[in-house]
Amino acid sequence: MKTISPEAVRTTPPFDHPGLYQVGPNEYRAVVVARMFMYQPTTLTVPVGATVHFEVTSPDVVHGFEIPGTNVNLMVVPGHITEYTATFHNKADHIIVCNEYCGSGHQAMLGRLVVK
Ligand SMILES: [Cu+2]
Repeated sequence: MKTISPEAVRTTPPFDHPGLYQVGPNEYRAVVVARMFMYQPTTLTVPVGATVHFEVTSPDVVHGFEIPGTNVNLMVVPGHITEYTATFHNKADHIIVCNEYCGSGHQAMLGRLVVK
């Protein structure tokens, strides 16, 4: 399992530049920081059929990274890099939800995955 110092998330590649990066034909790397109370980036947009390699970490507390209607359901633990690969075969506008209670803004912690 890959580790990262929570204090260093902001300054350590790749998490110093959260975002979606194309790594092959319809293949992407999604570098995501889950923090109180948002995901960075907020929205990920990929073409139909895209394979996405998620890399997610947290600088503060435990968060969830769940995309209802897909196989993506990750626990994001400070100090660890959670990795998961998924392929999105259908056009959809998915929400990304935090399913680990993380504090007062937990209910508002939402992201979006657009497959178009
Ligand atoms: Cu949360």
